[in-house]
Amino acid sequence: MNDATEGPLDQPDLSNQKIYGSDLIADALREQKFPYICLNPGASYRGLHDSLVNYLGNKTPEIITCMHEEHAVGIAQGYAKVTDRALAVAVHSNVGLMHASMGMFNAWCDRAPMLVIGATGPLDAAQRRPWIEWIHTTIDQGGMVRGFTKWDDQPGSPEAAVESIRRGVMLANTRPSGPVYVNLDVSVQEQEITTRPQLDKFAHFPTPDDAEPPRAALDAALELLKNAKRPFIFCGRGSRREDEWQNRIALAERVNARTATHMKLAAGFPTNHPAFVGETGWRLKGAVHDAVTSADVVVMLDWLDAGNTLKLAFPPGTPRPPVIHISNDFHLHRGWNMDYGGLPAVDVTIPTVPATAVAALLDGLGGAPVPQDPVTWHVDRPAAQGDIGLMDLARAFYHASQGHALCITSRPLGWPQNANDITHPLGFLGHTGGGGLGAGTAIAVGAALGLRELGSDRRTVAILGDGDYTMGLTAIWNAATLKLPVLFLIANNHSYYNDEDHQIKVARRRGRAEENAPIGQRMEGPAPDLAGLARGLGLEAPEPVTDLAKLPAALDHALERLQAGAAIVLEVRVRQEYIGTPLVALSGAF
Ligand SMILES: Cc1ncc(C[n+]2csc(CCOP(=O)(O)OP(=O)(O)O)c2C)c(N)n1
Ligand SMILES: [Mg+2]
Repeated sequence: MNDATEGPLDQPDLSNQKIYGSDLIADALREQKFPYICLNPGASYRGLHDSLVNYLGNKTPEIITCMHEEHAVGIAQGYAKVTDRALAVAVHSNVGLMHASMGMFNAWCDRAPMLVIGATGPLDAAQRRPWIEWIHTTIDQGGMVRGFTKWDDQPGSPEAAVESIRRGVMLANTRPSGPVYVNLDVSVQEQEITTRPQLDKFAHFPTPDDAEPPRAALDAALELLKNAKRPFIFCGRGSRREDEWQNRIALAERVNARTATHMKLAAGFPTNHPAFVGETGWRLKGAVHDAVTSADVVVMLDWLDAGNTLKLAFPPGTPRPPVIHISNDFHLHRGWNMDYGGLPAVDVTIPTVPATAVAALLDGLGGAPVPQDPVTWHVDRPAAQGDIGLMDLARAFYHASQGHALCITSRPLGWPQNANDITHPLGFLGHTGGGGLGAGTAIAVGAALGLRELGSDRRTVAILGDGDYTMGLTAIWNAATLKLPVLFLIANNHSYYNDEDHQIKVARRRGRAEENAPIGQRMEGPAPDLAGLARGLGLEAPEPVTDLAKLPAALDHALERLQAGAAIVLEVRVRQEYIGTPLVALSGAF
């Protein structure tokens, strides 16, 4: 529905009944066509909750009841990672927002759009119920999340709330995307409406299209690329659209570039393309380092922390090739957190998203790309039996996943680079964004929900550490409530091993006892029963895998169940280590 004055769809005729502020607000959610609203309930928005259920009939949006506000936000983040679109979330006054805030920070760093609706007791003290509504009332609640939201508001009337939701969703979805927060005063929700206000048609508030590149910058970039012999493309952030993906491939083929992707960002280039040199984190090593430093032009497609990447590859004062920087991320750079990274030293800036810039570059270059045949990596199978290392799990998963169209929503910190075939924009969704532990479960649920909305058969796999899994545990319940196919593959080392590894390094540097590194890091005594916890939340969970010999069959079984539609947890006990040889040695030679 494109007209907020049309009233609700598919629900009983309430025309002779009273309506309330929250009914208008519910209409504003429906016109956005949000299929779902993820929430944990609270009295501060009991008015809106009633409108969602009894006025809209719990449809468009339908409520997803979550066990924690952080999960509600995480589901919206996963959904946005797949669909590039905001989903709605509702959180209780202040305490709910406090719980939601880490997830909102993750979404902010991940440039994931979402509309978070919050609530407050009446700002007008004369209307507050004693005690509870005084606790619910916080001056400037949005201030709590303002450093990591694109915008926030606290509208003073139902009509203003409609405008606020329209503005908020438009801002959230406009790239660079991010979360927005709209805080609803109880009095605004609960006031009776005597006359429905006239509103402008919804169609007049579209999300703006991504900007086209400015002519002069585009011409300068084309000039560099036409003369380049060894260009290198850092394939950073982009949409999940297949046409954008194909254009990136065409650009690399057209200019005979080499490419890399970022292990913390969603799929940016097919890993089986001959132009692909490898996945990288912030440290450039091996073939990727060699290909970058021998390039004669560098193109950065909205790369994560482009400034520090360039500085590491070409320290200030050393010779470097011209850099074409394509990003509009600077629109989001704020003072609260430094997630924007270093200031990149560049030669040409194209201040828009890669999608429009790459398409324009292809147009300007003319000529046809030279398609190249996919390459097949050789990954050894893991040794036959015994206890299991993370590298063994990565190898075994690589082999088990062949032939399955998967959407890998996360990988634990120690997961090796280049350990997965990623041949589709939905093949891998990157990292949590802000590094907030506990998000992996909810993001997977949201991703599976997004895939279902898109009508995709691609199946969701979240590869999680036991720390991430246990912190976000109850979010897996939503995979069961929503009947979503998700495989949570847990690399259980009974430890927050990332930090154990840090303690080992600190002890070595300080000449202190390395053997004390596990203190304060282990989940033992008793070790939580990860599979049992999953069963308790309504998921399938086979017995944990402890022997490498049994791992391939366990993975095959889990993937079969996933294909059949199951929500399943497979716990694999792994050694407390991050070491191992790379899975593949990719050739980066020109
Ligand atoms: C909310 C939050 N708390 C603490 C941390 C610090 N931290 C980063 S990784 C990590 C350990 C993760 O453990 P697990 O998921 O089991 O993976 P492992 O390191 O064992 O591979 C911790 C505690 C964090 N990133 N976020
Ligand atoms: Mg662990």
